[in-house]
Parts: sequence; C-alpha cells; structure tokens
Amino acid sequence: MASWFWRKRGSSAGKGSGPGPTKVVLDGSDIEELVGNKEAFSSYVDHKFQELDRDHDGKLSVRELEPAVADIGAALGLPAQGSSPDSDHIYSEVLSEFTHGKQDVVSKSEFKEVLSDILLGMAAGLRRDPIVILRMDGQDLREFVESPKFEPTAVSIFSTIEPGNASLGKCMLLALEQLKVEQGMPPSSDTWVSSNIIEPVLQSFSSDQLEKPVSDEVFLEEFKKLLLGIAQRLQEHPVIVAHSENTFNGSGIRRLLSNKFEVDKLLDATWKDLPKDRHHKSSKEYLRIALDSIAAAAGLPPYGAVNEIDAIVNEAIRMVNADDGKSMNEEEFKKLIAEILGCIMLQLEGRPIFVSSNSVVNEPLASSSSILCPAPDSTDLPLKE
Ligand SMILES: [Ca+2]
Repeated sequence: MASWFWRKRGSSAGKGSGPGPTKVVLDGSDIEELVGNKEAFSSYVDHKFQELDRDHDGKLSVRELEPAVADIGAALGLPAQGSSPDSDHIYSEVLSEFTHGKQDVVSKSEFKEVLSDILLGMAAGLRRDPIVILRMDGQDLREFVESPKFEPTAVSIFSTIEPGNASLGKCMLLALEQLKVEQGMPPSSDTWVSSNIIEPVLQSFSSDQLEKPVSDEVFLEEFKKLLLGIAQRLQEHPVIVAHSENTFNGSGIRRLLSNKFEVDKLLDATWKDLPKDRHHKSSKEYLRIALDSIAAAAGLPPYGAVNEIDAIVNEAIRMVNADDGKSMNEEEFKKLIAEILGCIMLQLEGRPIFVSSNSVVNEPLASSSSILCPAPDSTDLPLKE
C-alpha cells in the first residue's frame, strides 16, 4: 500500500527525481478513487490476476493466492505470516474471503469482487483512523539536535533515567526510547532500527567509554554525538514509519445507543451466545465477554488492548454492581449492558483517551507490497490527482 501512495503523492508534488515527501497521510481516499474508477480498477485487477496466475489456467489456486494475501496483510499493517496466532487468524480470514471458505480455485470475477470489498473495507478503516506514513531520513533528527530545544530535552530525559551507576551505553539506550517520532527518531524498540541504525553507530564508541558511569555533562555531549551519528545513518538508510492515532471519546457508544434497532439486534445476538443455566439465566461473570463482543460496534478497542480503557470498563462494571457474580436473565442483562456502556461513555466524554502507535514498515516500501502497486500500464490512470 505504502509504495502505491508514495509514488502518487511523490509525483503529484512535482518533485521529479528528488527525494520524496517526508510525510504522507493515508486516509483511504486514494483507495476509493482506484476502486471507483471502473477502467483503472479493471486493468489493475487484470494485471494482478495475470501476475498471480502462475500456471496460466485462468484461475487462482490457494497457493497462487498466497502472495496476494501476504500483501494485503502487509498493507493492513500485520506482522508476517507465522509470527503470531492473532495475525495468522486474520490471514486465514482474508484467504477464506477469496475462497468463500471452501472452494480451492478462484475465478477472475470472484477475485475482483473480493479484492474490491477488501480494499473498500481498508479505505473505510483509514477514513476513521488515518495512518501517517513518515519517511525518516535523519534531517528532522539533525535539526532537533541542532535546535535550542535539544539541551533542555536531553537534560530532562537524563534526569528521569536515574543515573546512579548506570553506564553511558545504558543511559543512551534508555534516552533513545524517550525520543519521539516528531523529533525525528524512529522507534528504537523496533528490532530493525536497533540492529541497522543504532547498533552500527554505537560501535563507533569505545566499549570502555560505553561501560563507564556518566555525568550529565558527558551524557549531553555523547548523546548528541550518538544522535548525529544516527541522523547520518538514517540519511543513508531512511526508515519508513507508519504512525496511527486513535481517540476514544465515547462517540462510538453514543452513536450505537442512539440506534435502538441496532442495539436490540446486537444485544439479542450477544445474549444468545452466552452460556445459560437450566433456568435460562446467565452469570454476570460473562458480562465482560459480552462487552468484548460488542466493543467494535461501540467504537471501543478489544479488552486487553488499551490499559486505560480496560480500567474504565472495570470501573463501570463495578459502578453498576455487576460484579457480584450472581445470575441474570435476559432483561437484566440488557439493562446492565446499557448502564455499563452509559458509564463508559460518560467517562470517555469527560476525559477522552488518546492512543498513538508507531510501526516501522521499512522494506515493503521498496519491494514486497505489490498487490497494491499499480499495474505498469495503468500507472497514469489512478495516479492522477
Ligand atoms: Ca492458476
């Protein structure tokens, strides 16, 4: 996905062969434009299909679909297949979208239909929560280090590290974690960044020096050197970072609760799935599971994903005395859920929770994510602004 947008914005910015833009916002409008342009989308599908259909039998086997699924996964920001059961589950969902869960070959029209659905789904997600793609080439970092902001920032970071006997190396690594993408530093917790950007620069320091305890003056000087080294390294190996932000402000719950039909349908279905005793009652212990299954419809993250939200949910359950472990009938269940959602909504409206995340999407930009790159012969069509 990234490379597709990249080229588009890069060319429309009229920078020619110069360096690309350092910031691109993915808000889904480009995807909608491609899918909405019949001619361009058909030619895009033709090209992709041809590319995937290795044995040229006019159909795609599950094996032939695999690269497409991997690309869609990468475009969705998923880690590579096989790296976590959660994301593997999504990969198999994408695959079964294509095969409808049973077929083992897919025709071109089926491929086109499903691809269009998936792309539009992604576009809707991006419209809700845009992703900002940042190209970090060291320039912002150098500017930060050379600005008057650097010293006070570094001093305040150093003061939070509890120097004591900590070595220079340790202090600098801890300090790097506290620098932000806005300051030009890609996330140092990322393994690619750590081994390809930070490690090589650290090697230019003597190990003797790195192991010594450090004063704030020495720290300031050496940290500056480290950052300038990193900036230099980034210039040679720019890092692409996908930055996304979500604000949970209760508006999703308000929207849901204002639609009685949708709430009833959702709660009926949720109640049906809960385990019951022989009196058709369920335990209040299952309320949390029920809440989790309606989280997406209420614009909330899944339980366990955001600590601050989990705390609000726990507090809401406690506030309506839903944590007594007693059993409830269907009517009580619906009333409790509505009360809990109301509590969560008021909390979030009063104090919205902001979550931001950064992930490094380095290589795909240049090479892998081909499913969402334009076909060479249709390059001009979807690329027009
Ligand atoms: Ca085939």
